[in-house]
Amino acid sequence: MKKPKRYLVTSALPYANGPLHIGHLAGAYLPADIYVRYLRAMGEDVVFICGSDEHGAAITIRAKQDGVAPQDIVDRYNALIKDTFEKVGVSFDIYHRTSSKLHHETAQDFFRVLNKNGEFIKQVSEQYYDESAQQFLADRYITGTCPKCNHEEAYGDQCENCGSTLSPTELIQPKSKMSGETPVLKETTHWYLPLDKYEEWLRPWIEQGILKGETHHNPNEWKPHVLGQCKSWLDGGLQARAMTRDLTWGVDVPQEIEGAEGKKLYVWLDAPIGYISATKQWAADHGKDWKPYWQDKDTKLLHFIGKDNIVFHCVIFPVILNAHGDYILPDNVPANQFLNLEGRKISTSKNWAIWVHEFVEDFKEQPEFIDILRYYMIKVMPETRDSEFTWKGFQEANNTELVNNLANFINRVVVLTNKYYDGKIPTIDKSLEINCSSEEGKKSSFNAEFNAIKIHVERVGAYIEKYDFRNALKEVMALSELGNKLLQFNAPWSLIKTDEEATKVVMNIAAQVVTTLGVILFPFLPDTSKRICNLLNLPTSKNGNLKLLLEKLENNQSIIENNHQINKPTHLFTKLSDQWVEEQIQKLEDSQEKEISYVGLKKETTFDDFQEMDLRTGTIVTAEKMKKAKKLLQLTVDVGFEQRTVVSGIAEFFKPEEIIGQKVLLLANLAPRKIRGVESQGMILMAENEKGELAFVSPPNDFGNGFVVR
Ligand code: B3M
Ligand code: ZN
Repeated sequence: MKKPKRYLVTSALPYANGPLHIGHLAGAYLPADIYVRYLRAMGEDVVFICGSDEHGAAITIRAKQDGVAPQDIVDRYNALIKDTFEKVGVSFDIYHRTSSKLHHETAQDFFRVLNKNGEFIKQVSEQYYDESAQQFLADRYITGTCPKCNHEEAYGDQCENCGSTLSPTELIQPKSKMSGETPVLKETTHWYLPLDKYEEWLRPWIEQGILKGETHHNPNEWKPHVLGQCKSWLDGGLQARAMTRDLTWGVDVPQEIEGAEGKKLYVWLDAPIGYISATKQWAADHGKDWKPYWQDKDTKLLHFIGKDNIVFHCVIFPVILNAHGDYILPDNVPANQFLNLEGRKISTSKNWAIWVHEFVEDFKEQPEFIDILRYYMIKVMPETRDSEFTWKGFQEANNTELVNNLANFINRVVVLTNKYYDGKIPTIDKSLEINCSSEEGKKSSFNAEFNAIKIHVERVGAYIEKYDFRNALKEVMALSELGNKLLQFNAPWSLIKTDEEATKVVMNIAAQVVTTLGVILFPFLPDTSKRICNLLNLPTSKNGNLKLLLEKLENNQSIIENNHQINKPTHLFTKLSDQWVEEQIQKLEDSQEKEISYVGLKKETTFDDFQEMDLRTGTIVTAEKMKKAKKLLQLTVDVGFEQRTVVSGIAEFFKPEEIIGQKVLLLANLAPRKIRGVESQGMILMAENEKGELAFVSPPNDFGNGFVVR
């Protein structure tokens, strides 16, 4: 296939309804960032697009929970998310918003064109309606039991447990998210996109990469799990899907279209068009033309997403783009799977997550932590299967790979170069023999080692181009390992005593490796890349210098020149202790809502037995501590027709003076019992929570005494 003229790379637009967690980062953002930084460093024309998804039930339900307006929610989280991305070095060219005017207009134009082209079918159907909230319930406004896996919290559009796509009418025991009530069916009209109509071109495009007789992509480059999901969609039979909703928050259906009143665009029609409106905004801001990026066949369009968004990016959005007619289709949709955390699924509702903005805040005094996070997340990136983040793994990756392998190597080279040559890269005789870095005892030369560097760099690029970022990073670390072996097998610290010229060759090659690491780390660990270049006293560029590096390697030109003056050593990474790991795990555990274990039910009783108990309303009129009994209070309870003395085990929770006047319920026909010499004439009802704390169960304050409880 021809080399693309330009690239347009998108990352899924996060819903602006909550902060980002590490699963988001590993899924759709970090991989795209590596890819884009690589392209920029290679001098390619690339635009990296993202922004907030500010419509849909995700937003309005959150607003309702917090008791604020949807606009407040999206303003708050758009700002937080944008800031978080910047702080972890995700380098979008633009972070746009779907609430912007430009986006509303762009999405409406799309709708107009599709409508004019006759792509929609307008159809009346019965949909669930919440009578108390006076609202139709589509998508996430409705939950119920999944018909496929029996998961009780499935949404109207999708079951997150088994991944099935659903429609609200398939849910068993549907419930409104707005009121909790059972909805009723009511007629409404919507615009549907008949997905089945497009199968004829969609299937060969997905499965073979062929559209209208032309090759568009190589299906072997698509990840197997992405292709698998697409195929199962196609095989399951595509169905018409409603592209409008009865809602108050979202993009209006263009008002000149008949029946548009009160109708909004389906969020999954509106959101992906957000990639286009963001590109338009970026172009306007930079004096560029947005069209070639979306409409020229020589553009490579890539969507980085998490696996729950595959169908929208591989089926629905391509259908929309193609039905419009002016647009290209994605070349690839390198979706990632899910990242688990410490053996459990990441869960927002249970607060089982590492929130990226909190990580940034916690370690803001140690800026290298951003790159440790990036490093470890790439190492465990869920590229082809679900994977796992553990704090132990984070520590190990830092201690054994970043400290022992990378930082120690670089530090030794910088220290020795300063010590032996006053910080100047030594001039060498390239014909001298040294020991080989790949095999102990084997002989080698400057040129052979230089060639080994080149091979690693080429492999890094090849892996990145295949979206295999884990292996790309492994290659980088293999290059660092090469440097370590070079030092280990040549031992310059003793060689210098017997052969100064050979030592120079070793140290020169080692400096070439360090420089290469500084450049090649740019897409992965941008801050570390910069710090290495600073150590070497080399200029850094905003886009990295990979292209130049490759040219030099290709032409057997030194990557760092003889006599170049480098800087004094500073440490790149330091070890993390076991105690540090324990603290992180503790923080995670403290942050989540504890599962409550409820006391088991007592054995069944009868109505008649219950009727035997005489419960009465009352008021505490006197209370005093009992001598030599820490837990007991002696109370007088007014039950209207008489006063009762009651001994109660509540002294640890209530002070006598606090409970005078307290309304209570009293078991009034309990046989009297002597407690510490005092006859107790009844029992006060208390509730006890999971922590063993007590609360009075009582009628309202203006309720009289002596009345029956039943
Ligand atoms: N906001 C879903 C999500 O955040 C959705 C992605 C839109 S991409 C156009 O998972
Ligand atoms: Zn299910």
